[in-house]
Amino acid sequence: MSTNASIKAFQESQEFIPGGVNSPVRAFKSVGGTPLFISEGEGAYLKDIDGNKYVDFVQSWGPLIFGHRDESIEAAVIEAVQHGLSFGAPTVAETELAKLVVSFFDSIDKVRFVSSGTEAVMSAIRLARGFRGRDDIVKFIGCYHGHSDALLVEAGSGAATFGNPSSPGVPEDFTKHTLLAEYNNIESVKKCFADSKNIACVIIEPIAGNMGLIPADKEFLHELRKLCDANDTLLIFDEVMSGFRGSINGAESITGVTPDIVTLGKVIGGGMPVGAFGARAEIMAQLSPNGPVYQAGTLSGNPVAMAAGYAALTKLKQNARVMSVLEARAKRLLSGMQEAAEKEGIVMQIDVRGSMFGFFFNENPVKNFADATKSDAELFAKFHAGMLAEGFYFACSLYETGFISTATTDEMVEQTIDAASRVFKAIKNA
Ligand code: KE4
Repeated sequence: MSTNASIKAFQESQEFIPGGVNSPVRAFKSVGGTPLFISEGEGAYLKDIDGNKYVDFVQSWGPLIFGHRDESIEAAVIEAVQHGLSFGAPTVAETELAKLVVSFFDSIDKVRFVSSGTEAVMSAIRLARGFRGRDDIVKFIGCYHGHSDALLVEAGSGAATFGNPSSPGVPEDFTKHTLLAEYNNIESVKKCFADSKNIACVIIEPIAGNMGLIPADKEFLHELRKLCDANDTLLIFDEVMSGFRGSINGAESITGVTPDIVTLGKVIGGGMPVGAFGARAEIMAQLSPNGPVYQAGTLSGNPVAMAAGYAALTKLKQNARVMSVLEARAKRLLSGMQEAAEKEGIVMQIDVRGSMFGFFFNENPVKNFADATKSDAELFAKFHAGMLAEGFYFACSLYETGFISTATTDEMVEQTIDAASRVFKAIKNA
């Protein structure tokens, strides 16, 4: 399998773009080798500029639940662009997508659209602080909520991948209000509330996907809700990744815990740049132009992106069983890979939530970021490279999550398991 064209393209991109990429995790730094430059996607497949084809388990880090070039999403975008790209004025398309998002979440009465998950979370934090009139926030070590200053503290995803979970360039003054707790550890949250009576919100990925896949224990989330209520603190579920990937109606529907604010992204844009945050009416009433909490964006609610998101969520609405089908497929994939690993004496921790899957090469169950860091990163890199050579494109960091799309067939799942068997055998015999 030649990747000469990608090697050449990467050499050139590094001359003009920092690290040759527009988002660090894409650089393949933690797995080695050259990032593949993609020429096109089709259904479950990616094709690189050398003509190699891969079954895609990254799906643009989550958005493409229907695979690449879904017909209904593509048709909606083509129709929308023929009326103009952007107006900077309200359109009915925004209301239609807002109504659709609200229909999926019991906790959301109103929603504001933005252009990325980072923007959604940054705005939700400001809204929580404005609504409660408090400055402190609590986040969990290993959770990633985008790259806004106050949240780049012990963050996951690319920040963890490169070992700078707390980035330079963020003044101490900007993070002194960010308190840290340990995921799935309610005592660590109680300590935050003992240390500060000024906590506006607690933000959590209810299904963490940025330290690998680590779902929060249901009991822990219930305790967290009680703790927030006892302290008049808002609870934010960051579902930018897990929204419409871990469940159809939000983590609230599978845990029984109702958040005060939900942040969304990825799937709700169908592959186009969309983020969103929503809450009950009394909280959203604080947002400009009705309320004093300012938030804005030139391309927020962009009609082309709205059309893509509307087509994606409409398709989900019409296929209520889709998540259970995808979950069953993901479970088959992960249990098959785990069996293949075990045959070679390799211990693999696995987990699945809806269409999201994760695995760690780790002797023990992984319940938080500290556990995740004890995983075998070298083995992960070998597995990633081996699967790539076999034509299977997995996330290029152990601190990420994999995804199954409706275009990922049962046959592809079996082919992936067979390939994993060959790769594990080769690793063991090396
Ligand atoms: P964006 O600004 O990248 O659209 O969203 C930030 C964000 C917020 N919250 C959660 C839970 C997220 O997972 C993300 C972004 N996810 C990463 C993947 N781990 C994006 C990939 C990248 O950084 O290139």
